[in-house]
Amino acid sequence: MFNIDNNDTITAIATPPGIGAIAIIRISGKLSFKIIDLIFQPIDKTLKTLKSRRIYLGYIYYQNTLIDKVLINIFKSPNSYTGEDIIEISCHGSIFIQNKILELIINNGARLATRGEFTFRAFKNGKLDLYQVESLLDLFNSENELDHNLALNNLRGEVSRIIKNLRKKILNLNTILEFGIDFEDEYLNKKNLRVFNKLLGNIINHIKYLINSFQLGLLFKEGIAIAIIGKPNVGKSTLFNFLLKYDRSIVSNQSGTTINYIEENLYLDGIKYRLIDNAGLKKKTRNKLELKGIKKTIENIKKAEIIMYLTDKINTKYLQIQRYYKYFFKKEIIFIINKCDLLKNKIKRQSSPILISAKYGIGINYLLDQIKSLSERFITNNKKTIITKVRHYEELKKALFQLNKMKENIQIGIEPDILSLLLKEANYSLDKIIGTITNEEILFNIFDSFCVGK
Ligand SMILES: Nc1nc2c(ncn2[C@@H]2O[C@H](COP(=O)(O)OP(=O)(O)OP(=O)(O)O)[C@@H](O)[C@H]2O)c(=O)[nH]1
Ligand SMILES: [Mg+2]
Repeated sequence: MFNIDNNDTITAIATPPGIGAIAIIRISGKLSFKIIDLIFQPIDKTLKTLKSRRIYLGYIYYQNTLIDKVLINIFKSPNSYTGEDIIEISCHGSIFIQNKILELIINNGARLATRGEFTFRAFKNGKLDLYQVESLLDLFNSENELDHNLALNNLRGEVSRIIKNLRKKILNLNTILEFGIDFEDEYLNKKNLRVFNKLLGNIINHIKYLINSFQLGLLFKEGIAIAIIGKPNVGKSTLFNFLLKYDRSIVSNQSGTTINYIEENLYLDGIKYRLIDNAGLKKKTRNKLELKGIKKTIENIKKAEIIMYLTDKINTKYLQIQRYYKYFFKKEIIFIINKCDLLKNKIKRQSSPILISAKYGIGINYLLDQIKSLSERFITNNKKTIITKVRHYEELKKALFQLNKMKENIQIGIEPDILSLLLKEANYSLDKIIGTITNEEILFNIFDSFCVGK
């Protein structure tokens, strides 16, 4: 880990290691311009000074030997990613060229940056708060469109703004209390108390909302679970394989082929799902293996957000079955009649129950539409404020705890200076989320997850 107080000039290769068409080498710090003057010769020999936010073409020389023809990007402090003077050199992507230029920069006074050090400087210089830094990591790691959108919103500072706003509101409450400490008698008369409680309630509700959004965030990260269930041999594994587009689960005409469940990720329109193929459900069995399989199926039903109930016959009881899962398990259910290719009387296709043939891929689009429309219920309109990190969730819970304690203490007339302490504790937790207050261990953990050059 780098020293927090360092402000020397740092450099690193910002593109992935190895050979590429081009590579980018970054320099950030006070010596950036001095170093580039020493190693770079612009094609335009009349050029006197390098201007910010401009690109220049030229040559890099190493002891009078030409190394490469490069482009350099100039960003003058404070208008740069780190807030310092930054120069980015785009060179050809050979490992020899990259290392030679890096060596040259280091020989002229820069130091090799450690993991995340450029971003740390952006944090230190107030370009990003800690919440945004963590969102940047999420952006790098995002696997699907929804993850990407969430991370981008957070990087833009949506949640940070809300947290800062809450902090301000808590500080306002504290001002009222401190006013009370100075004028001890009747510091919270009836009218003041009503206003005070209203403000406090408003803050508590907002924090609760953020805490609840964590579950939703987890759901997006882990994927919406869909359990495929039904009696044995109805084609559950065939449907599972068809949706995954490869033969993951064993299919056979023998009843009881799937003994234990199988789970795989599925992406639809940028949303992550966890598709679970289960052992068939039977009303009566004494077979120990089958009983175990059924037990697991029931566990999966409880875990899943959406149930796909499959049958291979026209089932007149489908409304009852649908109600059963909806009310007993509190799940969204899609009722599907499979093997429609075998139906003698062709029934007009209807949306519920959905008629499909998992073997021949008939009616699958209807099924996918239904999955997407059910998923929309999980995706609230307020996608922008979703908490996705355990660290933030824990701090918000701590803040909520202090504020709830405060609410109880007001009612029993506790002294304002004690109440004020609770408010300070709550704000301390919020500060830790955005990094106004932090400790080296948290910083180390966060910045160590970055790569060198970021
Ligand atoms: N004609 C027809 N046959 C199908 C269709 N879907 C599945 N089958 C056949 O039905 C049989 C059972 O399919 P599976 O996918 O193994 O059924 P399952 O529900 O997973 O069965 P268990 O794992 O035993 O509970 C296989 O012979 C499949 O080829 C379909 O749409 N049409
Ligand atoms: Mg099966």
